[in-house]
Amino acid sequence: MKRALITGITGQDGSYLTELLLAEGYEVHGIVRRVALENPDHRMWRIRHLQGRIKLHAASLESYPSLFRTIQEVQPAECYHLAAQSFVSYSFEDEFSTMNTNVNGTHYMLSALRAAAPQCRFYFAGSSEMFGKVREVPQHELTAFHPRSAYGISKVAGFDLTRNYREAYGMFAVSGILYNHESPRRGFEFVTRKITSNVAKIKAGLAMELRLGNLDAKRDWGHSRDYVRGMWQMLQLDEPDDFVIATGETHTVREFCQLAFDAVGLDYEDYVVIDRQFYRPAEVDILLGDASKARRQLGWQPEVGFEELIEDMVTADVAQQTEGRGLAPTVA
Ligand code: NDP
Ligand code: GDR
Repeated sequence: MKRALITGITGQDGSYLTELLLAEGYEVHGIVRRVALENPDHRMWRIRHLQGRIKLHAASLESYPSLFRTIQEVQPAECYHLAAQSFVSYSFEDEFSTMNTNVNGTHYMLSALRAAAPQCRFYFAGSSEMFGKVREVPQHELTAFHPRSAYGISKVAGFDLTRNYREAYGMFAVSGILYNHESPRRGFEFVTRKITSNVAKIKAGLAMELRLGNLDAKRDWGHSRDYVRGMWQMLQLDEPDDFVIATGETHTVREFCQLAFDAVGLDYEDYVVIDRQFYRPAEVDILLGDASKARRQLGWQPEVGFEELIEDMVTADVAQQTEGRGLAPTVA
């Protein structure tokens, strides 16, 4: 039985990846913060249904010894490093903690693996935010990076660290350059879930408006379940390599709103209010990925399209609302 270790197992991608690896017959281990173990109802909602089938280890991205101990104990064959401060907006408010967590956390993981489990295959969660102020459209594996936030910069550093461990120490260490991917498990602060959760509240008569920032920003949005499959496929290759994972379709935030409100028979223009506080100091305007290398070499392609993704998210949020389970408060 293959053994996998996931950091960020409590996050959106961590939960879907765990399901995939369990279905593939893996023994799955996850690194979680001690606060998550102490407050499982609040922090482990995405993996609650998997408890009993996975092994969790308390460790912190800020602590090299805790990561080293866990890796030494687990001796994973594959390691998926997904944990990060992943909210781009927040990285403008606290650049330092974003850099510390994302850059040092990745460096600690690579160094600890090199010391305690050098044969382990390593996946780094790179991002389309690395392209930032894009040099070309669409972007591919050779497009130059120009990050526009501390988050984007931290991901470029993680990408470079990963490549350097591959080249300098011969480790099987790869990066996925993943474009936005969403699901009913998306955090409420990201624009897609903010929209679908508020659509459900408005439909239920519990909210009157939805305040958003830049409606003209364009993103290449896919479904998380499709994207974690790409991560896994990258670690099954004979030779390590980096891949863009994207749908190849880009849509505005406005289009997302329109379809999400349409899904419950409402007109977004009656509810959406533009609020400057949700604009970013530097924006990434048009992200569109070219995943032809992944299609060719991994056989990867997305199964869920834009409209189906929105329908899936709205349906789940409306169901949650009508079943009386409520939704988390809306955050920026
Ligand atoms: P989430 O925000 O849903 O999950 C982030 C995870 O990281 C959570 O499990 C969180 O734990 C953990 N984490 C955050 N800070 C720390 C820390 N200091 N120590 C330990 N764990 C920590 O992200 P996603 O699942 O959406 O994304 C997974 C990865 O992929 C991230 O690295 C993200 O940057 C990257 N990415 C995501 C994309 C997307 O569209 N979703 C696109 C491209 C890249 P806790 O639950 O305790 O907070
Ligand atoms: P992003 O996702 O920054 O692309 O990062 P987010 O959903 O936060 O923003 C997408 C776009 O929507 C615009 N926007 C708003 N965003 C938020 N959060 N709230 C609003 O009210 C709002 N109004 C408009 C933003 O300006 C932006 O252009 C995600 C994360 O998952 C990262 O971790 C990942 O690396 C990238 O996707 C790829």
